[in-house]
Amino acid sequence: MLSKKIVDRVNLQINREIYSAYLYMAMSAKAAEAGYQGVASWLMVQFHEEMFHAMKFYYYLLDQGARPELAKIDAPETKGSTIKEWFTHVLEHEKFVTASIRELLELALAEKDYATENLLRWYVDEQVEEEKNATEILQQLELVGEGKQGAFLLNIELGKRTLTVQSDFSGGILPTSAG
Ligand code: OFO
Repeated sequence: MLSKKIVDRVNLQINREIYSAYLYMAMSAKAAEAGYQGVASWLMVQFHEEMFHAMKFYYYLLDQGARPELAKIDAPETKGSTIKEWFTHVLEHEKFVTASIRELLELALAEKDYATENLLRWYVDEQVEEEKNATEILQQLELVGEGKQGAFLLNIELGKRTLTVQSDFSGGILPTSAG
């Protein structure tokens, strides 16, 4: 049984994860409009990653006999018009999410809520991965150069990213689903 404080805070996190999905979808549209189809594709894969994060929390609440309360999702605020600016924004946003997950973990620890703590450890690892991905893309951009040729090459590279998370939630979260 979860405390009301934990349920409310997990619901806030669901909202933040769906906002993240929404943000990356908006960024994907911007990249596609600018002709960066590879970047747009990478960002749509990220959209699915974020929905997976949200749904993992959603089903956790249901598994614990609590109700997911879905609140309004803010309109996403996209920034920039270059690959460097977009991924700088991705990294900045992921740092915000990392801080949010840490805050939730600290609440679970304070409440001695070990089940929620266990769940959150998965998200802690996931955030290391998410920040690493954005950092590495910015490093790659430094290597190939920020000019048109560099952007062209990186756009092709980013377009190779494939979806590895579950995206059909009709049967709940599958036990075998990766993060
Ligand atoms: Fe990007 O990790 Fe969830 O929000």
